[in-house]
Amino acid sequence: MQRMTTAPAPIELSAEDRARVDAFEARVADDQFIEPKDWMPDAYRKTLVRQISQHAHSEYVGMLPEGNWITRAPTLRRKDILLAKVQDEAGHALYLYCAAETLGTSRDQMTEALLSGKAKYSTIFNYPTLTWADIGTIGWLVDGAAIMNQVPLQRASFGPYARAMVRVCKEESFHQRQGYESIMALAQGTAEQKAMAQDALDRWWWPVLMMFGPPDDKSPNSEQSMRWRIKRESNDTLRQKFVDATIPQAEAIGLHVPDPALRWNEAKNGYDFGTPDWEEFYAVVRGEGPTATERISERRAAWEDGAWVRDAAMAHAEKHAALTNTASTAKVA
Ligand code: BYC
Repeated sequence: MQRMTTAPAPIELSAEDRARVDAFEARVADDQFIEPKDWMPDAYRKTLVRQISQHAHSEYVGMLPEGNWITRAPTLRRKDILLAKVQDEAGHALYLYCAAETLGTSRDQMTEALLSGKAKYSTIFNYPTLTWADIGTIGWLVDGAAIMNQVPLQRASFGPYARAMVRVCKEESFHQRQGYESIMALAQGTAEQKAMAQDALDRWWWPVLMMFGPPDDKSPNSEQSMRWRIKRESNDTLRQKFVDATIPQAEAIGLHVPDPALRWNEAKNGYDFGTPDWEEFYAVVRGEGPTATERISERRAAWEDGAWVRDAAMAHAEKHAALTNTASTAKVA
């Protein structure tokens, strides 16, 4: 027997709510920023909290694969650069958590969502950093992909997110350059060093292409996010731009991208390239990546071990507020 289905009845908006939605949509269409105190539809708020907190978690978890190599950097100069870079990622997480907090979600709630597996973070950080060449490759390719994705986010419709992206992009640009310079040094070094750089490129290439998200026709959030001008360019457009920008960089240092389907397409003025293994992508999104368990347990340990610091900071803030209150009461009296 065939079941009859009926479409859900559209939600009737009151005249007041209709006017608010119209005013909101007009501001977005006019490229004005939406600010935290402005009225916004619940779904817009929810989408922003999802994307911004996931972005923050990515910066936060993203410190781990590189952090592993701080004590093993080959020279003091490289160690110095890596320390500064990892510190920058912590800063990016902080700006982004602050931007998400303006939407009414607390840092504790976001951390809980990360540690319980409810919130995602970029799939790329579930792959291991096996050699020193992986560190240069992360700078060159992972930060390179991040810039490609984040430059358009500087024009996202939500003000605090867009503004956070301005500084993040400047720093990511430095990260990308230092990564490329590090890989260039290996590619121009001994045969063994060059092989190490090629091996890192072979392992990271496809996971990096997956950072841009599923293909447009399989991306459930894109259409609405683009209508709200949170996302300005589609997953596939950004992936294509990244490939077009990166292939000449690889060629310039004599490395080869592991894609037999890669070829220049004169007609589209860009490269044709192969299809990432989307089964692998969805498995990593589900938390089945090679280092997923390790990453979350390290984050959980850091959160638990740091509880005394948060408690002390809160106690200090309360004491300070009480003293300020006493002083202002005395002044009034
Ligand atoms: N990894 O409908 P879609 C960095 C999920 S950190 C995991 O296309 P959307 C760095 C997606 O969330 C850079 N999950 O989604 C740090 C959605 O699931 P939910 C991190 C992914 O949001 C340290 C589902 O798949 N950058 O640079 O429209 C050291 C369907 O996707 C991924 C950002 O976070 C993924 N790769 O578009 C070095 C950028 N891709 O949430 C470097 C900000 C997709 O519906 N985020 N999913 O359950 C974005 O631009 C967008 O959220 C995405 C996805 C393009 C990533």
